[in-house]
Amino acid sequence: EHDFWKTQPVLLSSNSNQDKYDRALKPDISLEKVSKEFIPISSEFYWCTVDIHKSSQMQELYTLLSHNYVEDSDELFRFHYSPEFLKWALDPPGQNPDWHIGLRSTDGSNKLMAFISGSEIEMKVNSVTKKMAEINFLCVNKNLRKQRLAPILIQEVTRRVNLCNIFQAVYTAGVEIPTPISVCQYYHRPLNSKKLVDTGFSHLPPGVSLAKLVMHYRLLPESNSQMPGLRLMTEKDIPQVRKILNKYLNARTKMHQIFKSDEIIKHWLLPKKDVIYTYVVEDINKTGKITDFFSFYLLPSLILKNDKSSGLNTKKVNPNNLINSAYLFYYGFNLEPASGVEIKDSNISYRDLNESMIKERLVLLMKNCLMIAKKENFDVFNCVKIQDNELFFDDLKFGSGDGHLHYYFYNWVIRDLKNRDIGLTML
Ligand code: YNC
Ligand code: MG
Repeated sequence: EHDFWKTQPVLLSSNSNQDKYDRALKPDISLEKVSKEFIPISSEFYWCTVDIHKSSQMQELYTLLSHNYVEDSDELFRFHYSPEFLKWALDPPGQNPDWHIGLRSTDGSNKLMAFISGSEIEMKVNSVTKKMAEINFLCVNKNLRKQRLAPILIQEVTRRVNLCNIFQAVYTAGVEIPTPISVCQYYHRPLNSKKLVDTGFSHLPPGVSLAKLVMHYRLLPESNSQMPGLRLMTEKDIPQVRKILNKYLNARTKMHQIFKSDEIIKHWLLPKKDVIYTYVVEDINKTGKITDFFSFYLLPSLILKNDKSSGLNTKKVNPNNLINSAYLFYYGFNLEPASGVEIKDSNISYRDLNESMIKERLVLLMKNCLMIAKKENFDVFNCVKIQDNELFFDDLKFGSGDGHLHYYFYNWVIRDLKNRDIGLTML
């Protein structure tokens, strides 16, 4: 069992009690000792770097993922990342192009058969700050599964990350492998019940009519729930959003990215049509002061029962075969102005504040978020149970889903984290 993972610097079970936590399992390697050669690969394939700035190569990556990437356990839906989304996800400031790794076929077609990517991320985990690689988009063509290609891709990305003097990584997966630091359930909030029922994403509960379901999930913009000053984030909001986000994550979670520069915030949060939507709340009494923000990204799911009519093999995918899902990305808020609480000691953490005040603010903020997602024509709003998310689930009619997201570190041992301590959202 786990012939690959048992050779890697990860714990093999979560009850393997350690005498020491917050440490590496394997010491760093000096640059001379990191192999300069590609990991050996069967003669059917050769290594390549996918140049995401070339639209033909981006198209190849998009095609690989749209046919072969993650599906739900019932095989009804498959994630459908757009080329614009992939460009955003794979090209943050400072991105190393060598970390976009592909395998191509030597059969003469040069077809892209597999992929894995990494980006550098500055993480804070408990009290340790560390540069890590964030690994994502591992994918092997369906016809090549169970041939142990995944371990080869993982070893090649590890080698290229080690060449940059980085020896830890963070990643998430729907599947359980050795060994998660936290397992977080997916939650869904229907916005377009008719489409969700029609496509089999949701089911009518026994004895409930569609009309009744639509009624149940309707979002009325009551006068007291629309936040004054809510608007799309603009370039000039970047420094304030960065401050709110870093402060929020540090106070409320135990593992999160540190957003070191305005450039990074600009990349991840400045709105991009059909990719990332970020809204801020500007205090109407103090012009320019931002008190809250939230963001979500568009990640459609392809409906597979319509695979033949989906248009996957033609130029344009039929929009009727996509569920437009919004996924919660980052949010943050500054409680002072909203609640009228004065915080004299700047060291006081949000944790010391009344939990019910946080809940009240977050429910209001997320209600506004749902109203905007609805207005933008999304079919469903999704998130995982991390950060403070569980505080708004009941009030805003989120329901738990089938899926779970597992969080992992490579070569870093920590005590298991509670769901609410997770402050990292991966795409
Ligand atoms: C997975 N998702 O357990 P053992 S998430 C890691 N992450 O090894 P084969 C995985 N390992 O148990 P297949 C994994 N899925 O024998 C499987 N494995 O020790 C392990 N799906 O390899 C598995 N994308 O090639 C087993 O399996 C070994 O042909 C079996 O390929 C797997 O991006 C896969 O879900 C996932 O495309 C490529 O099923 C394929 O089945 C596929 O025989 C659909 O592999 C798409 C999909 C995964 C999304 C993601 C995060 C990946 C993290 C990888 C680990 C990174 C480690 C850190 C590296 C840098 C370190 C530094 C410094
Ligand atoms: Mg394989």
